[in-house]
Amino acid sequence: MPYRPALPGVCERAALVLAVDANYIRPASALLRSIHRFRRSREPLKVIVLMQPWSRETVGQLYSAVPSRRLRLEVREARVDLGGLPLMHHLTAAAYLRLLVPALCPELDRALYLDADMIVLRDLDDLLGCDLGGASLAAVRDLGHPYLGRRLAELPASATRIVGLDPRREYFNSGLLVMDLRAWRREGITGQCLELLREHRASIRYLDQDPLNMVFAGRWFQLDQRWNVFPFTELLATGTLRYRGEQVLPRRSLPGLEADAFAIHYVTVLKPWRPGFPPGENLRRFERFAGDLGARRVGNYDVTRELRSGPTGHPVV
Ligand SMILES: [Mn+2]
Repeated sequence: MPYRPALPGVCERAALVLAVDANYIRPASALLRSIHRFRRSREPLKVIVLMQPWSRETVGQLYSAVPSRRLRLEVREARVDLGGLPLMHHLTAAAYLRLLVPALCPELDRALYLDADMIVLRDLDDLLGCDLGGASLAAVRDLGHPYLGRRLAELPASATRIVGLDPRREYFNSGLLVMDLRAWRREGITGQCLELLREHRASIRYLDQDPLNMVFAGRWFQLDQRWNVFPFTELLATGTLRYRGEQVLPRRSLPGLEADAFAIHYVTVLKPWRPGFPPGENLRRFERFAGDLGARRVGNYDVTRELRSGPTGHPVV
């Protein structure tokens, strides 16, 4: 789907938002370097990194790894209690933080949320300021799981009013989200998602992604598929990922999609910063930005100034 022209003025109260825990500092650093590499504008891009649990050392690592010229980085403690919400193998509590962006970034009207297990290969400005066509969320169809399905469509909704969902509705991947935060706050989106999680913890498979797809079923803006491309070439051969998107995009078109990707999303348990990720172009793409991060010493940055610049102790939902 082609982009609509960027909305004038929308970028003033907009920022890129990431969410990390201590295990994601190296991939998040690689992601930020890739964003910096493809940034055209001389204006610094505002980047908020939500961190939980807080660690002074990992904050220092992040600042020392990221070029400051075109990125205005702020690491912000996500002081929220995520206890009681279900967790699942390789997904950590940080996965929930995207649901809390409206509360954790109260000064923003719009957020471009990116998972820390991505690499960006194109300037993000068009996406940050794109017209959502009246929707309050934009995302990319998930080719590993392209439909809502009966499992989610048929969940009873006693606490929320989400009923009568069509299982054939398009399902998106939540690794890249353009969020209209004013609409999210107005509609109480975060609260609806957390309610669904608490009510259906046994049936929810993809923590934040399932409830988001239920809440936004039939009313999210579908972005160009190239903005959230999985490394199919490597992962399909490992059996960690299945392709179910044949009706959306024929499997033979996947190499072309990967070659033209605007962003690569390293889904599944196999990650390019850990041993065992299959060699290939998508591993090289990651290493191009992560290359020397493992060996880099933590710099002597005075992070105390940045530490408390964000809101702390904020009420959440
Ligand atoms: Mn991810």
